[in-house]
Amino acid sequence: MSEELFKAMAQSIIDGDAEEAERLAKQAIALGIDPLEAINKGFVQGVNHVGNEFACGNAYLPELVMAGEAMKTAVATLEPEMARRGTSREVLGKVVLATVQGDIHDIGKTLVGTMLSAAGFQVFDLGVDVPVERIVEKAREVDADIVGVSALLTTTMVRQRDVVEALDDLGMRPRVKVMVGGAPVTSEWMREIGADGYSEDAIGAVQVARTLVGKAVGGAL
Ligand code: HCB
Repeated sequence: MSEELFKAMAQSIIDGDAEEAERLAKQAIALGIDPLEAINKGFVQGVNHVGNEFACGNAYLPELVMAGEAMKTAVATLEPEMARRGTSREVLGKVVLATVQGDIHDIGKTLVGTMLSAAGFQVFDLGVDVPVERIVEKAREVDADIVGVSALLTTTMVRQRDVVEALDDLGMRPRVKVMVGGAPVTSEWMREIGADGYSEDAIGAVQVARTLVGKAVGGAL
């Protein structure tokens, strides 16, 4: 019975069907299934499948976005039940995420946030066009492990350097790690500005984030 439900959960993520994912999450709660088990044995299997297909070039961006959204819906539906039961997933770390000031591209940054949340990070997504001061302030407020900064324009990627420098100036590094990304960003740029991690996609960002908090695992997510 549960096995069938777990399979359907994985399939709802593969189909990018947020409504179905929500329905199945509610069904699991009604049946008294441990929400954590539903996430790990059901929904995560689906998101792992889509992530691997994307990495192999067999799935495309819209499928990844839809899977991410469906996953987000499922986790959001199950989270109150987890809190009620007093069970919570191991939080791998806290990530403050933002697209830098002057830049309004948010698709990739949001996708990174969704995947990080799905993997067990607590994500504080500040949105787009975020000033350096606000990013640093939030990192301090929540005692962040990682600051993830996205920039899609060659004119705004320089702000990533400003974030690294601001954290340095305040003595918050090396405890707070900086992960950079965005279309014009490269690992060379990461090294040049003294950031700690770079990923060209959301699946890779999860691996990088895990490594930065000392919780790396083999395989996607
Ligand atoms: Co925009 N735009 N755009 N744009 N835009 C780009 C980025 C260009 C490369 C297009 C081009 O010319 N070839 C170009 C930048 C050129 C440059 O500077 N080198 C460009 C330009 C010029 C502009 C405007 C200036 C156009 C204008 O108004 N004249 C303007 C700038 C507005 C501004 O920000 N101030 C603009 C506007 C727009 C929109 C609003 C129409 C729209 C954004 C909608 C939105 O985000 N809500 C848009 C879009 C969609 C793009 C393209 C086509 C796609 C970006 C995208 O969403 N990619 C983009 C061309 C391109 O990049 N191929 C084009 C898909 C996501 C999933 O990939 O790279 O963002 P991603 O994120 C990845 C990855 O980088 C990594 O993981 C993500 C997930 O896989 N990652 C991180 C990202 N952030 C990370 C952070 C981490 O810590 C770790 C990993």
